[in-house]
Amino acid sequence: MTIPDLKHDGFGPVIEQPLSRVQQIAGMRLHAAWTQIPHVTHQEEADVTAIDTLRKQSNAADLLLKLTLLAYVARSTLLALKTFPRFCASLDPAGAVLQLKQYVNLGLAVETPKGLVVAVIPGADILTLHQLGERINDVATRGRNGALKPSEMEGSCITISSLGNLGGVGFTPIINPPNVAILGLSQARTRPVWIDGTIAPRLILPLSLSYDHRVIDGADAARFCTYLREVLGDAERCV
Ligand code: CAO
Repeated sequence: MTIPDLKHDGFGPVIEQPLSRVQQIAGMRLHAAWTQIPHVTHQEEADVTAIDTLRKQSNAADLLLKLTLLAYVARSTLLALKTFPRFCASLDPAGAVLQLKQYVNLGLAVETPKGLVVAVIPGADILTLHQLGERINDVATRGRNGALKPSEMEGSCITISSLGNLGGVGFTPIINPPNVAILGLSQARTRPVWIDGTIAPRLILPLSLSYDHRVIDGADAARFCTYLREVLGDAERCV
């Protein structure tokens, strides 16, 4: 059943604002994904205190490249895909065959003046942390300037949707077909954490992994997120 066209005129003035073409296309795809894929969102938290210290040191030493927290999370996610290849797959339209990708193109939700798009970083798994950081900065900047080409928005295997420092403690990102998973990042905040009998200030990053339950079971999602949390908690592992 479609939502009826309920009357809402006659109650007060209304300004009509057409959606951009990008917003309309994204809206249709999001609606199809939300209604046709059985979504589950797994919530996790990672202690990124050590990574953030390392990141600040790296940024102070290299004035040409500013690494954001996102670069480290992207790198950790790409490492996780090596252990959990099912997250780098598509399901055929009949829902009978899993298509395991033998390449890793990372999708990144990017805010542009015309709406949200998914920029794709091809071969992301073979990039170093710094190369990945450069590519993320590049697509973010060109996205903000509306300069991404259509061919740069195709072929993702898994997507990251980062609300970065905008806020939030978790959300339910919608899977970007033909992906079977999307990782959402909310704002990392410093919180008091009980460690070895004392309370310490730690930077805690909320992770929200939505997955297609036809392909991924809750236990797989829990293992994937635990792996991600462990890599993000160990600064040496994700560089
Ligand atoms: N928590 C706290 N701070 C974070 C963070 C997080 N999860 N992620 C990034 N940050 C920090 C960065 O480290 C940076 O801090 P410094 O200035 O100290 O280095 C600051 O936030 C700004 O980062 P940024 O937003 O400029 O860059 P990014 O690499 O984090 O993000 C991109 C790139 C493409 C994700 C961003 O430009 C963008 O478009 N964001 C919006 C995406 C969106 O709307 N998603 C929602 C989709 S669902 O509708």
